[in-house]
Amino acid sequence: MCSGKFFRMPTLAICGVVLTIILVCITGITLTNSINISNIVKLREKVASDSAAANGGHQAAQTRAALVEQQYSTLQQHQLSQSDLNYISASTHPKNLQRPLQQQLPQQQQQQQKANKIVIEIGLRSANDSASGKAASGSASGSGSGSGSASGSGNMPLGMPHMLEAAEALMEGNVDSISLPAAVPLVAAAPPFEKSTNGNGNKRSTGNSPRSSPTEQSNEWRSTGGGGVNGNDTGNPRGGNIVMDIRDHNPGGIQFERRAHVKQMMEHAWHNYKLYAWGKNELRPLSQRPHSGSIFGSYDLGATIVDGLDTLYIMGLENEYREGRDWIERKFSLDNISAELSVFETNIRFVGGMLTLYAFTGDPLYKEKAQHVADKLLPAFQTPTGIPYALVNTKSGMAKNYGWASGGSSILSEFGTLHLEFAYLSDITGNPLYRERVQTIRQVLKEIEKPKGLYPNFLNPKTGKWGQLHMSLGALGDSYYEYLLKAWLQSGQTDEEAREMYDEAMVAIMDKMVRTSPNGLTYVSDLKFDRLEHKMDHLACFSGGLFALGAATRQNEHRDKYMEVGKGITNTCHESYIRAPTQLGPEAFRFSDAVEARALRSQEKYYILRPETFESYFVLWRLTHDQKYRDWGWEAVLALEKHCRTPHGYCGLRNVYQPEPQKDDVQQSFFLAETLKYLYLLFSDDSVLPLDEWVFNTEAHPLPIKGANQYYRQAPVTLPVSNAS
Ligand code: DMJ
Repeated sequence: MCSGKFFRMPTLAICGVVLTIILVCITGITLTNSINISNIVKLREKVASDSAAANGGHQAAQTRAALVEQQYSTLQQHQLSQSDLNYISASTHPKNLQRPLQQQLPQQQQQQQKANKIVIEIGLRSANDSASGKAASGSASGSGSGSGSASGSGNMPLGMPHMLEAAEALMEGNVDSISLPAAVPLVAAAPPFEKSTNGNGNKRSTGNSPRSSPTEQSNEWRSTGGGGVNGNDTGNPRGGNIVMDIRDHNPGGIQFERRAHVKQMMEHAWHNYKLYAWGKNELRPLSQRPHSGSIFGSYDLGATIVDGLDTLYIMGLENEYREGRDWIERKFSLDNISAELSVFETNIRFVGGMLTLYAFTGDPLYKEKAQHVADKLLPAFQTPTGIPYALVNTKSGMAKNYGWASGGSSILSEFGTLHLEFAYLSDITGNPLYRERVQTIRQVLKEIEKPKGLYPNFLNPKTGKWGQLHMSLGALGDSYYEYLLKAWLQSGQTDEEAREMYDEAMVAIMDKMVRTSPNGLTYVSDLKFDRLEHKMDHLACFSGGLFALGAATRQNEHRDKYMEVGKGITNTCHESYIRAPTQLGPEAFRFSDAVEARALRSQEKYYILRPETFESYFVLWRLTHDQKYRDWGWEAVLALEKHCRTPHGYCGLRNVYQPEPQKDDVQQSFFLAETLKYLYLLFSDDSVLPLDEWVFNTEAHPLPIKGANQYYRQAPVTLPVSNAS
């Protein structure tokens, strides 16, 4: 570029500009890195001083400080030695969520070099355009089955990520070339979802790679390099690595165009929330004002911020992430308000969200906030059995159950969905109190007699007796079963008690509740006393992924059958979507001689942006690499865009069976936390949040797996100091 006859004064000036750009980039990277490192240093100092205060002895403090030093040195060394940043550019994933791919193929190396050159050229164009007041833009085009484009508005800070995305697409072989027009108008990229001829956008067929037959492959898939993100074996207490069987060892590849589209949906959802409902709980896109559902106690708790922030982080939306982080630091507090909070919802969204952010970043702010919220929930556990009430007042500590819940009962899916968060909170704070609380719940459920081996949805916290004998993998039951399996996964597969309880429950559910329709659709019925109600909630669609995840992580006589059931349930949920004209699934669907996978009652026909079906697509995709799951996810993206998108955010639908359905005017916080996250991950490769290092809480907040993930950030144990105990 700077040689030959063009090596004259103007060219020298251009080279100067390029050098300046490179210097600016390096400075930015160094700054980001130092922010990262300073967080870790601050965290280290904080943990050390907390320990010192708790022990009151200089020597003890020194010992603890040394321990803490040791604990964090691996992480710090890693960050210093590799200059490995959380964000290397806004177009990539934060590095600490991503396991490095094992090796690059020669073809990929060539493409990498080509992309590097293009990035430099982009910088040059960008600088020229800035100097001449033009917008910089890049576009990528492919031949054959895939095409991609990326255009950015503004000069380097805005245009660069998009151009880097285009370069990244080239690197991955999704596109053949990137063209760099001299000037492009300042417009946002049009949604590219109708561009590809096959809707794939991926020239290289990443989802259909040849696979070895099940008999040819190992039954165990061991995490790379001993389980650590960077190959640092952090020491699985079980003495081995996390076992996760997948059908092949292909990292899955990225579907750039689809993934970029989901990211753009997230930007749309977030920016409109920011515009019309910032700091409130949710957005009403049609009326362009805030929505405060009673599950948040009618206070302004920024539910969408806390719930959606890890998704922004995963997607590399750094500016938006920082806005959210600032809001949490300056505004988020449950002190001095008298909100009546749902223990379950507050735990899965707020505690879960903060814990994930802490695992991702090591920023002590999130640990403090997670503990702050959990402490406000603790009074709900003051019952004769230790089974918590459903609602708690943040000021008075008064707790109670819902009036409608079977004679004052607590609800299985609520008190049974606290374990992951409370156990992890104990480990990062060094305060065993939280784990003790959920362990008490576990013991009650372990020891109580289970009718037909099943868990009814209602349990009285005063008497310890079951309420109505209704069982469900949908509403009121669902995530209890999820947390049994995931508590075992989270513990590095050491919490055998949880796995046994899960396995026993699944045997009973298979026997008493899983059924096949006359036309071969697998579904999970509700059971009311002895009567099967052949209905499945949308909420129960998560169980396709659950059955598959359970099967992939343990070899036993049920394994193949459970994997088939997982696939079957996921297929049924997909059927419930494609049998509706909107291509979006109803809240509940039924099976009878007359109908299959279809809602019958008017109050079952709505869709509120729920994630469970996509969650199962994501898990099944990771475990099978069957391209159909990605295609089903993409169908859903198109349907969401067609029916749920509005100029000011996304709404649910009142009736999925109407071709032009009415919208419900609520952008649920779980749409950002779960729906868009699972869709984004569906189109990412397996190295992003690998399933043997991260386990998703029921609100899709990923938590690290102990012993397998170096971002577990365990703190030394201290005496219980919770002021809310
Ligand atoms: C989410 O808040 C969680 O997934 C919960 O477990 C059930 N329902 C919603 C989303 O549908």
